[in-house]
Amino acid sequence: MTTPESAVYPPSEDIVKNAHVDAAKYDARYAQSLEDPDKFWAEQAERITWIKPFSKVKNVSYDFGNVDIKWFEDGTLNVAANCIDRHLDTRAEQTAIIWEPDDPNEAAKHISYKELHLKTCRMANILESMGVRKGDRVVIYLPMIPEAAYAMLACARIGAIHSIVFAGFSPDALSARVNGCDAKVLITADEAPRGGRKTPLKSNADAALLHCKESVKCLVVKRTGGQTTWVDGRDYDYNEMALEANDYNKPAEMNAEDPLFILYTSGSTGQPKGVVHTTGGYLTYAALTHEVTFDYHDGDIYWCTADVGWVTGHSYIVYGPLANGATTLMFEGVPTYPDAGRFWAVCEKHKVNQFYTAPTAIRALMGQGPEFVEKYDLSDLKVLGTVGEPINPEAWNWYNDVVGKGKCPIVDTWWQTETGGHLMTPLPGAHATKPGSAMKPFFGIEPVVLDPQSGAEIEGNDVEGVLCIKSSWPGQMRTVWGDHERFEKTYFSDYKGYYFTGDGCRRDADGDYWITGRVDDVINVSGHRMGTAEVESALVAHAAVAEAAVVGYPHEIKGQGIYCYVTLMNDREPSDELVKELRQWVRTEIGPIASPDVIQWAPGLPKTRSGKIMRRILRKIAENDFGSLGDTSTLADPSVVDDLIANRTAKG
Ligand code: 6R9
Repeated sequence: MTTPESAVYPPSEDIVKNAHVDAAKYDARYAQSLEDPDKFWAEQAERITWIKPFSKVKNVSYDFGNVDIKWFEDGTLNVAANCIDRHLDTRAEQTAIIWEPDDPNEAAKHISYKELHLKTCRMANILESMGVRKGDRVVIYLPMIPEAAYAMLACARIGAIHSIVFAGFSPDALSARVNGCDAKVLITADEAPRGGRKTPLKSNADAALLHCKESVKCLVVKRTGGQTTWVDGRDYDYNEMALEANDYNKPAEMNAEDPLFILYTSGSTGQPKGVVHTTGGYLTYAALTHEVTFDYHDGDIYWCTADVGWVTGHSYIVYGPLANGATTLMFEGVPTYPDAGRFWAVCEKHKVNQFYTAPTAIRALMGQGPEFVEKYDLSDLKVLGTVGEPINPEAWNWYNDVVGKGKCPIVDTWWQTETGGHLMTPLPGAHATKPGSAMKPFFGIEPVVLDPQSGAEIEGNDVEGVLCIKSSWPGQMRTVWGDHERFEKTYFSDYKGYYFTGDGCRRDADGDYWITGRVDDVINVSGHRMGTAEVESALVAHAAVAEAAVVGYPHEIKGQGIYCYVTLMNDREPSDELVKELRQWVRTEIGPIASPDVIQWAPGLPKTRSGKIMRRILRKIAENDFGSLGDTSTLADPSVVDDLIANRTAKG
């Protein structure tokens, strides 16, 4: 196998000189982190303020049947106190959160650490007055407004476990998550403004709560003042209560291994699973990676464009930056509203130094032309980041040349909801970058490339296989909420003794890593993970659908699009109306992010004689790649393939 020719971009001397970590420091610390992980992580954990110090650094078993991951297990701390209170002596007046609203004509807000403390304490007291106690679950379904951060930190303060549901999810998806963790309270807002439109969050919440226990209470934040239905006794008015709430709330003493949050994410089978992260290890890892990966220095203005509904928003808008006493920007809107220059307008307006976004946004903006970037003064930018999916070299080069003017290192950060923080990324002052490569493991991370069949480690360079991680790191997920067996089965059963990432990967001739995409039935649509099984089960829940198979296919902007093969019930006829109806159906069942791009009618699906759908073939057809269908001899009825090819929908 040969490595494709690739340009290499070393960091400028200026960047290297000022960086927290240069090449020599990276090499030394990386080596130390593997040689003596206990010593390395004990030192790193000093960045956290512990109530009671830990005596044991790590206690980990990856043995299938007995997977158990603990870090700093006898230490105690409070995450909110680490993100707020401990900064008050030196940073009370410093801006913690810059909030930029959807509408550029509405004023931005600058929330100081002092104000963050006040608002978080009040929210914590409100939650307590609603009966929330340590260990209880709170679901957060909010727009990108400061109250989302207050809510997260308020939960952390009282020891409640939050589960954020992205505001783009449907009522059905929301009720499943409220019920999945048996939440006591759902926090929402009247409406979520985005791109000049408004999502009726409270009515979605009302619809969801019809399918939840009657005891679930709803705390409603006023964002637009839009009209909402009010259920007395169930609904609580946040803005009213905040006027009365006490200004101080004592942070609860939490164990390092107490859960901090649950975050649902898609896998290759079944419904989304609740990934559980705990306090001490997660915060240590989020804070360290935030500082080192973005080379964050005191006084910098840092902006991650993700939504707090995804893990990137958890670790790199809220927990990591605030634990570091940073100024973090929170943006309510979308990249293309009011026009394709919005990101750059916001960078200029707030003098952003580190900017972190997703390849899908870069591709969408790239298509609009460089004029939208060139209008703005981006001279404060120092580091650019990407996350969520592999970045194609064309998008990388545009980001580098047009946005970064060739002066800002690009950190292509590979990680997952499960990993809590970055596992592989170049560091700005330490590594040359290559367009599309996640380059190097972070401190303490031991990536291995395995042969997918034998599971044996493939040594050396210029090799490809499945990506696993040897040994643990503090930010690793601990379990699947309510289903530890599923946790073990998903991540520790295929390749014994390793954490299996679900991604494929290549280690090039220089030993640098390239993520090649998922090797399971997870697709990545605009950087959002989607299980094909979830879309299939939504489709077959429709009365007209007998059977459905869903695969990903290459999509110019989204990275991957959703391609659905649908077999109708005998008494139903295909029609354009039915395509529209099914598309709307999936949006209602899951949310707009799961909206099918292509629906192809399939009188039959290619199956083995044992009835297993051969997705490999469906993927090839969706990709318009008919020449390499491979062996179809094991099919029960090979003629279905000819039909699918003949009728492949001319889209995508
Ligand atoms: C943080 C996040 C995780 C999956 C992951 C991989 C893909 C994320 C990537 C990347 C290539 C990168 N992914 N970052 N692929 N290069 N820099 O995105 O978490 O939503 O759980 O998705 O996303 O396939 O396995 P999550």
